[in-house]
Amino acid sequence: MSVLNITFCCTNTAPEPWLAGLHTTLPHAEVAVWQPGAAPADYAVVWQPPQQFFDEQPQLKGIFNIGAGVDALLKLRLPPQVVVVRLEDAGMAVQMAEYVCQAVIRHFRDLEAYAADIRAGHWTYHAPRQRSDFAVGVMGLGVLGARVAQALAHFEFPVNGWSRTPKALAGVRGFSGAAQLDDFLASSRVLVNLLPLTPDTTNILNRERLSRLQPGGYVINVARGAHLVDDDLLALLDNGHLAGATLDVFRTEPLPSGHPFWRHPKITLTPHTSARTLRETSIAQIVAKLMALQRGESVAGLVDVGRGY
Ligand code: NDP
Ligand code: OXD
Repeated sequence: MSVLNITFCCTNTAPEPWLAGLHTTLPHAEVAVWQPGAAPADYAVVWQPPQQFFDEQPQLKGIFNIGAGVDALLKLRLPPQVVVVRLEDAGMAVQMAEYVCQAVIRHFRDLEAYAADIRAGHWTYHAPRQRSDFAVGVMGLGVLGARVAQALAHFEFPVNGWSRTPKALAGVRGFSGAAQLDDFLASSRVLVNLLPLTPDTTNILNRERLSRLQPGGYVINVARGAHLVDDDLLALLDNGHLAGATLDVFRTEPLPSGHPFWRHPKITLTPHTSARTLRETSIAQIVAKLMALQRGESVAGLVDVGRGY
């Protein structure tokens, strides 16, 4: 049997620990960092590779994306026969649940204001908010969104969920499809975005849609920066319809210095860190799926290239 060849082409990722992990888990495979002109490989492990990579590797059988979102990958021309596999959870769902719950709770419990009071030496109380007035709407009820919605329900927030196809999740009021988007938004005060970035979802968080949130709305974007129209968010924060936003993802990353988000008093920023790729868990998932594909078995987490996620 010929030796399995794996090529690694991941932008902004130190290759050595990934290669070491792949070598340990697949000792009989050849694993190497891709260089222009490299020999043809069977499988690729990628994150934001250049088009040249696929132009030079048209024979690939499978591509493993070391993230959950495949928007950057699907902008490229891929070999037509190739199977695209993304990370499913791989330790990201619990991270996303803790990040979103902390953002919702920090806002709901006024923790930012308490921290400012304490810094100023004031022992003050803010009136408690009504949980029943804080319906949280989760856009996208996939691997991450479903986990987030259920974690929020655990804290007894009313939770709405919106997906392309109908979903039944305990403790979550389900909405689906374009026809139910307005009702979903009007039923929500806090909006959490966990959609994939596709032609249908680009710019989905625009002025018209965000205006449908209940007054005093709050936006948590943890999916992709291009879901959100930055100026529309700023206008709704400045006219008071929205009370604030927590943003982890941006149209350009790192967020350019001078962007108004940096210093906006109602915006909390983090540098695309809400759910990090965990190397060991990811390698274990990739290798298990690669072996299943080699045996001719089906695997979960296949990307539907036409659908965009
Ligand atoms: P999934 O593919 O598992 O879930 C996507 C969900 O979005 C599904 O419920 C799907 O509906 C829904 N959806 C897709 N298109 C539409 C549409 N047009 N209208 C309504 N609903 C739609 O993705 P994951 O949960 O694994 O990941 C979601 C995103 O999170 C990733 O694409 C990535 O961009 C982002 N992400 C961000 C990270 C960060 O650190 N900030 C880390 C990891 C991921 P249906 O169920 O009907 O198919
Ligand atoms: C991902 C991400 O898609 O890190 O996994 O954003």
